[in-house]
Amino acid sequence: MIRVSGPDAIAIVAPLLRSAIPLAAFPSHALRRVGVVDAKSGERVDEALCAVMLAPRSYTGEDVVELSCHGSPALLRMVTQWIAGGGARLATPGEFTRRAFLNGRIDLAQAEAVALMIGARTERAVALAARALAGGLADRVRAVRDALVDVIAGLEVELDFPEERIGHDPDRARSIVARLRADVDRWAVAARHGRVVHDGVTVALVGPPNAGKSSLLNALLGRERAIVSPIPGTTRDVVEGTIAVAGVPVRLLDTAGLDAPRDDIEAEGIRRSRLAIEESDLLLVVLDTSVSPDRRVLAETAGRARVVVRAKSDLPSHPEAAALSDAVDVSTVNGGSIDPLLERLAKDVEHRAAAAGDEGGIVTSLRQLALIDALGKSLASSGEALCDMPLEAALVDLRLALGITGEMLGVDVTDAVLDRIFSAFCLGK
Ligand SMILES: Nc1nc2c(ncn2[C@@H]2O[C@H](COP(=O)(O)OP(=O)(O)O)[C@@H](O)[C@H]2O)c(=O)[nH]1
Ligand SMILES: [Mg+2]
Repeated sequence: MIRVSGPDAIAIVAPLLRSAIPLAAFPSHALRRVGVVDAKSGERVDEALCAVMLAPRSYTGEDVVELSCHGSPALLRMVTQWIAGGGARLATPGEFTRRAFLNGRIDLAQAEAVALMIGARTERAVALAARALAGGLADRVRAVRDALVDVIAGLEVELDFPEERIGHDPDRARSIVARLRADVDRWAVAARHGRVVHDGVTVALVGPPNAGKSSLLNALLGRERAIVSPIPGTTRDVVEGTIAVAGVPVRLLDTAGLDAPRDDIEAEGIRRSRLAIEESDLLLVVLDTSVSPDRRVLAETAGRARVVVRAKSDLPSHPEAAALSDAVDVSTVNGGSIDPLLERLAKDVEHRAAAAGDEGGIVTSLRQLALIDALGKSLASSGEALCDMPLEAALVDLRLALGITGEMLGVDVTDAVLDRIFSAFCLGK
């Protein structure tokens, strides 16, 4: 689909279209069938559907023409070039959404939610992004902002006219600030969980060679992604794949065994394994149940979030392997099952992605998440200042908090901030 936005959109696209009524007379917000022609030769190149959306009731708030051609990249390139030749230019990444924000169609948190929606990889991440798009965060921020304006004004009156008893006394201000802070702290928790749903969790399979790591990766992915063989040292590079667990993307990393390397390639593989282990949120420590468990791997991973997996549970267990506490049994050969591990993974992921009091979960950009934290901090310090400091000190923190809510909503944001936000978008959004 080709989208043209701006005051000249209709005039620029019109010469390329053949239709029963001229483009300028199209009813707004209705699809019409059109012929697309090379404006110079008049040669017809496509049949398309075209919609005009007149300002201000369009995505960008400007006049918008959208043309749905057949999807050939060559055709789309031609038509785009003709439109550009007629006086338009290519949009920069996220520019339509940026215009929507600048024209007041959406707030900044919603604009950022567009990027979250585009990047959502599971149904659950889509649901969270949809809620963010609908403006959930901005409504909450606006409520805090209004309350802050009230408190600041009340304290300022109190400072200027202390005898009149028309301002806020510090006690009342303190209780309001405490309530706001509790709200913001709850968002911080919910938004962190939301980021887990959006970004997913990285899980590395580690363990001695031949333990059954690659077989387990393949079983989890449901396809033969990694090479499996009885020859130790078969997996030399980090092999990865992603599955959805409890609606959260889980990136699985299969690693080379953490064994003494037999050659340079294996040494490099082991180095990469260690990096993968470091960047992972959770480790699956895979041990062959039929042999004595590798104590070194167990000791090396003891401080990490991990699940000990007894692989090859179809084989007789070695007594020491059988004695491992809190281990999960899996088998990837006929009749075997990995269900206990999937259940354990789901529990772990669910724990990271949600918690009681999440208010149904929110997801925000990393920028908004940092601002939520900063807002919580300035509310906390203004609350403390209201206890035992001059009112002026509390007002400094409260004005800081107010400024942060402005940054969250996009009040007085600089071009540099907008550049940073929208550069993360793809073209055409
Ligand atoms: N009996 C049995 N053998 C397995 C199982 N999983 C893997 N193996 C075998 O163990 C050997 C090593 O497997 P692999 O997945 O390559 O282990 P890795 O070196 O840890 O990646 C291969 O011969 C596999 O066929 C299992 O669940 N049961
Ligand atoms: Mg392997």
